[in-house]
Amino acid sequence: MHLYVYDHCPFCVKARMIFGLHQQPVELSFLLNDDEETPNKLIGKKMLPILVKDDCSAMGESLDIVDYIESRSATPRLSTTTSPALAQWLAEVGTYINKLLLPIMPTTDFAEFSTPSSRDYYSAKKQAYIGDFDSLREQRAMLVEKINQDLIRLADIIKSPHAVNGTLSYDDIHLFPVLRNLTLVKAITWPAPVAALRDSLSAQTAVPLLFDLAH
Ligand SMILES: N[C@@H](CCC(=O)N[C@@H](CS)C(=O)NCC(=O)O)C(=O)O
Repeated sequence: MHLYVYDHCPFCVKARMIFGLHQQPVELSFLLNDDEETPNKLIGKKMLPILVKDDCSAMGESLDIVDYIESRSATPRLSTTTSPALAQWLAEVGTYINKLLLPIMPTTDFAEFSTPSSRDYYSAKKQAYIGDFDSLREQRAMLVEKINQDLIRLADIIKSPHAVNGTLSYDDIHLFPVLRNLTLVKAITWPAPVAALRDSLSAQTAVPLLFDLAH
């Protein structure tokens, strides 16, 4: 099977996680961010992740990919237990986290941004709805302070170093991509329980963290 992703994309990380959890090999391709042709040909829209299955059919939508791989396995890994406290935490953090993270992406050494046109494409598209990146970069210290406070609250929600609810669940699929992208931000202070869960989920899913690219 073949999975098309962007490395910065949290939805793509969800799809990558399920292959790692099942130790199922998958060919990973990082598309340039301005490559519209490949996704359009595969699923009729410019959106990743896309899984091309062994029968050559293509599937979009990260959670459909997670369900597909999970349901084919004789040993499912994900409980459907959900934590209302985590859902609320993700919703609250979701109101501002992109203001911190999106301006960082095109200046990071990701494969999808390896050409000037791919960086320009991303910056134009995202600034059109989130606002001017330079203005958002001026808010960086305030946003880092906010997420640092929220990470302290997250520590109280985490039940085990290996799974947010104690055993692996879809909640881990939703949480890990956020934690992984935050490893791009050097100024984050990681509470020990959050750092332990971040590292364990990276190891269990074989999706590397981004400390090497942090700035
Ligand atoms: N609901 C979709 C959302 C996927 C999504 O928003 N992907 C973004 C990248 S993070 C994308 O491809 N956007 C189009 C673009 O970047 O031009 C899923 O869960 O797979």
